[in-house]
Amino acid sequence: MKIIRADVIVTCPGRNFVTLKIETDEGIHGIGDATLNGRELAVASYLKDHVCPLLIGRDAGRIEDTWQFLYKGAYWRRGPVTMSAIAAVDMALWDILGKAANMPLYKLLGGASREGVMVYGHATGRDIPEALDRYAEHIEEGYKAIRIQCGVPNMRSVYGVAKGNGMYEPATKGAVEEQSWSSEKYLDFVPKLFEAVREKFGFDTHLLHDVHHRLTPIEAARLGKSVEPYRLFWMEDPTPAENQAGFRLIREHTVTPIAVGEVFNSIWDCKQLIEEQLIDYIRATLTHAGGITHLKRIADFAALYQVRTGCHGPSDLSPVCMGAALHFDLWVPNFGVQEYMGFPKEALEVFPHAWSFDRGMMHPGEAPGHGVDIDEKLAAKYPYDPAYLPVARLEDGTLWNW
Ligand code: KDG
Ligand code: MG
Repeated sequence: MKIIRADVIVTCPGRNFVTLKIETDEGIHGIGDATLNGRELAVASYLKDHVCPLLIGRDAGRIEDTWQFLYKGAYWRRGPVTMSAIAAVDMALWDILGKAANMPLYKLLGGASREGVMVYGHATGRDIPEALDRYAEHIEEGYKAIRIQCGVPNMRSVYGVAKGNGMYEPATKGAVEEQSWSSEKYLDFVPKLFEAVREKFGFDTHLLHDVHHRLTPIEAARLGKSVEPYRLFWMEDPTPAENQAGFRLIREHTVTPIAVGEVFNSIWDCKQLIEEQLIDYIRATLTHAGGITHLKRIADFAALYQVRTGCHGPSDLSPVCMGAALHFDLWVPNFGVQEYMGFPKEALEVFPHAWSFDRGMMHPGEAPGHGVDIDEKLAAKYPYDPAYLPVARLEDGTLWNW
């Protein structure tokens, strides 16, 4: 089966998404997600200008060889743009293989390791009472795992808290939003949030929290230690992870589990973190970390060290990534949890999908391939709308990690 066409579709049904569509001479097509929030057109161009022409005439079934060809053949290895582009090709080719075999992707991977995929939702509030209300709603909906984020008193803005009553969306149109940050205020406040959750709801739900790269290693160690009584499922991205050895400091001081890796794009970003057992969950995801072929490699390596998966699943990864991730999650033996933030209604219409949600558990469905398609006519009604992620500054104006 030969590839005869490869097109990139950029659309904004509620938010921007980049999709690669690959067509074959047997009339089967597959799609892959290539969305890199705030830098979408860089990946679209990488695909359109540099990758799509190379795909024409290739055997659609040689997925591993195509992955190696695009990775090694570029000479310039890794990086989010390159790896998101490779991921989109990889996802589309697995989709085609599944359709050709008339099998859902999870069966091609080795079959289901569990009945369903536990997902965590986001409870956010401007203050503790509001965050607790949202937490209660998630329990009502059946969620078994819930992430909580909350406004910090006397801080203008904080990561993960919706502005109005709608969904949380960090990207803004036009100018880059400048947020302010104080590690001192955050560190004093956030244990009170977890205390309030456990006091009100007990320990029956898994409690998650995203620090979003804001602390230094020693501050993260202090946070982890101070919140041990609340038994978090994980503390996410406590400090930026470019320096993997920095996590040793956190590990020496706390047993609060650590999740890292949503910005990683290759196994090399987490090699030391995994080998030295400095983390408990690896958050790398299909779209940004080289697709199914590469995430499988990361997960198998992580399994040797009892590190489990916790794939990134924000609304800025498209429903295509969500569908493929659910197949991956259903199969992967060392599964931990899957993030599910939900999508704008328009996005769910543009991307017809086989996956389903039921009381905090998801299933990828039984459609052949990854079970997600794109309605190109509808997609064309939502043109690209540039948006940027915010930056964070300390109260004295120093640019910090967002
Ligand atoms: O584009 C950035 C978002 O994907 C990120 O801020 C979301 O941290 C995030 C999460 O855990 O979902
Ligand atoms: Mg995160």
